[in-house]
Amino acid sequence: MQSILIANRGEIAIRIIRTCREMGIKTVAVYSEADANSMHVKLADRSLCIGPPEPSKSYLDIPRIMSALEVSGAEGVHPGYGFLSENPRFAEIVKSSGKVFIGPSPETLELVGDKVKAKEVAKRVGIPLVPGSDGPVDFQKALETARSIGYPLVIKAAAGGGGRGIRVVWSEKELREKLPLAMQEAEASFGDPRVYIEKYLINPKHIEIQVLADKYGNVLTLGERECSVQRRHQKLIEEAPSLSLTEEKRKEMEELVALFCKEIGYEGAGTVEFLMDAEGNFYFMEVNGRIQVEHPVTEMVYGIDIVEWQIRIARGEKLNIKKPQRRGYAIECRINAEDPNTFLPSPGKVEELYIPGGIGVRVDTHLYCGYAVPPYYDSLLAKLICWGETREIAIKRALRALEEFRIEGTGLKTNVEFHKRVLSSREFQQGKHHIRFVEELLY
Ligand code: MV4
Repeated sequence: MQSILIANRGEIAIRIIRTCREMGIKTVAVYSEADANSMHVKLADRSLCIGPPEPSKSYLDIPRIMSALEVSGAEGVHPGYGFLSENPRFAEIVKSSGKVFIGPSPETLELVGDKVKAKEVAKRVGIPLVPGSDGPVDFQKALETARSIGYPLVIKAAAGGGGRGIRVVWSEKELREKLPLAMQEAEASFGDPRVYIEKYLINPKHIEIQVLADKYGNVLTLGERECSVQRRHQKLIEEAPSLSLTEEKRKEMEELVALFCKEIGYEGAGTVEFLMDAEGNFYFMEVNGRIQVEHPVTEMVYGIDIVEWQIRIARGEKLNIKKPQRRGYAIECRINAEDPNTFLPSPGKVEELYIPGGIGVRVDTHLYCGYAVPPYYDSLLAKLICWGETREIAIKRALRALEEFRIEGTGLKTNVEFHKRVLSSREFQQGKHHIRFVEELLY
């Protein structure tokens, strides 16, 4: 592969360009009219405008991306995260046009995109599941399952994921009301009315295992990330390793994830998501078939370039490395353009910028002084990732780096102060936080 088109924008497009450069691979950026002045456009070897600002007419528009791919002559496509990254139709179209999709096969994306099918595979290989319906439910089956597992429970859309299409139900009365609504909503949002139910876990932790797998059945797991600091399914802080896992539990989860990947012939980078209760029981949630926003924390503790391995796997190389030694602790803070009180997006022009640095500090960002943050896309401005020999050192270093960070501009607000508050809190420092921590911290 001599040239790769990056079907994305922002910090992840730059992240991919950097690895391509180091590998001697030329890059092609695509951009919307709102992104003409974006950093990824300036950094790529070549850039092509693909349409208007709205994602549906640019970064999500398959024909426009395919035209750019044809025109550019690039041999591969890296989809980044979000946008088309887990779209099996896009992966199939790229493949049938004779190009390389840097990610799992269309069949795998189809399978893991179906939460019911993914759960079936998890069950087959012995991964613990939350008690619930085996497969999709109709009204009758839902009531039966609910009577055997009890309340509270959650209704989830088979085609949902990442928190989309999930409802908590506390009583049979509520189930009778909400089930038809959930099915209608699933049909309207995903074109698939199938829903399933699970016992609702109270205040769990979100733990995910990173995996790399090649075309030849070699699977390498790279430990976990804990992503419990989130608000409305938007992760805000991620770290590796998690204080909540013993080496023994980590090994058990990694072995199960490797079995899952081998069972379905998984290829590329991926993440298997779990919830963990206060007793340390873990339960399968879903699989993400893409590079994730929070991948740098794994890179920092394992000393490995995950994007490099995505590309090497896609071009047919063997994953012939032994598992790297994990070292120390890494914490990522997502710096968003949002109002600190309302959490609403707050884009604007960057007029003053100072990016922290120094030992153990990595910042992945597309910001530069004078850049106008467009209002059309997610509000991620920068990822601050700090490493330390111990978790305490990583936290202190992150607080030091947050103190250095300066992002100022008219209309531009950030959540830098929010991060200082979380990192200074006793719950976070003791690792006692769970997925409802932010709500409890703020209210
Ligand atoms: C759950 C749950 C509690 N019990 N399933 C939301 C995202 C999706 N990946 C799974 N999600 C949840 N599933 C059961 N049986 C609570 C959540 C959940 C959640 C999970 C991870 C991180 C943040 C969350 C926020 C709200 C709900």
